[in-house]
Amino acid sequence: MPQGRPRILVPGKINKRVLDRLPDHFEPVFVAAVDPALITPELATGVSGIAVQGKVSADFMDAFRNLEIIANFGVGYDGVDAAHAGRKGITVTNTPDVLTEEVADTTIGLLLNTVRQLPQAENWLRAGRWVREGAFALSPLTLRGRTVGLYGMGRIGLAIAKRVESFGVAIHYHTRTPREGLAYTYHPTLKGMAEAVDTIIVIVPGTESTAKTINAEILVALGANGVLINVGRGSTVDEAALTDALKRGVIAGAGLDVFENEPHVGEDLMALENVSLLPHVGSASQATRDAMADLVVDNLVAWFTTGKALTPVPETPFTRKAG
Ligand code: NAP
Ligand code: 8YV
Repeated sequence: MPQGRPRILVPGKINKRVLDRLPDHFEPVFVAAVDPALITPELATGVSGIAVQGKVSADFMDAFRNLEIIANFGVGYDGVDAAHAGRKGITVTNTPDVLTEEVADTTIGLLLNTVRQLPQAENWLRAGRWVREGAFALSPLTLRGRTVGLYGMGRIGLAIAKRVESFGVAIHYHTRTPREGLAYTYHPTLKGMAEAVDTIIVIVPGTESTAKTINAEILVALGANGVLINVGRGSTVDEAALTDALKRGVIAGAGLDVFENEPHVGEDLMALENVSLLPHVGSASQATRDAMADLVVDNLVAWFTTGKALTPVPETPFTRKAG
């Protein structure tokens, strides 16, 4: 590794607290985007870490000769080619746990907004329509009597399930491997779960194995009273199939915090009244984003001082080589 304080590259934008804290320990350097063409020969040899809130492609990693670690802002690291990093011996870290409860809280808000149309009701009041036209229309949907299926029962899935339990509704889940010690009804297939429930909450990572798994067939299985909530990744849902299903009443409603092509949301989807849409705010409180920023920097500090990252992803279980 080059001499002196480790150089940490920040490609593009990142949370401000990361930028504030990096100079306490490192020499931060910046490029405008994740683009190998922007990497000068000096950066190619001088950079030993990357802090990122976004994507890191394989060809971007390949632009560096001494890159040891990529610290990702977010628990989901679908933007970072971790398999490629693993093959190259580069450690990737993410930000688990510190956002779990916040994202679970947001999910409950989105679920209630979707089923009870609370944002639309507030808009009605703010627009003066309560005074002019009277009471807001009764919500066609209710949470009462629903059966909720969690697609994903990891850290955040479990935190959501615990909250949903308190609503007194039945809980089912689908994962590849059943989670030990849970009283919820397990389904080995997503289709089996979709047939058994009327509400699906998606909280799986955005991977090849989850890509577009919420498709037309699953939406038909969910049924006409069905509600889909997605707080995982947009890539998990076939957005065209979902839009079509919402238009034709194949399912009753959807609440989405994540989208296929963020920050762009399809006009067709936006035009629908039976959807509740949030701009990817699952973890977006000041306190939680601060905790995520700290974990990004603390991972880098731990790597360069102790040789072990705090929260490496499973694809890169490395310790630092001395030198
Ligand atoms: P986690 O603890 O790793 O849990 C992931 C869960 O997904 C596990 O239960 C896993 O079970 C399941 N899973 C993975 N692949 C699957 C597949 N192909 N089929 C069925 N189940 C599958 O992750 P987490 O901390 O709960 O976070 C989950 C995801 O939430 C993140 O990766 C991120 O994309 C998203 N997220 C979104 C926001 C937001 O702002 N909207 C915020 C934070 C996180 P098995 O391995 O047994 O299948
Ligand atoms: C962040 C998230 O908003 O942690 C995740 O996986 O989706 C969110 O908490 C995002 O990663 C920051 O860009």
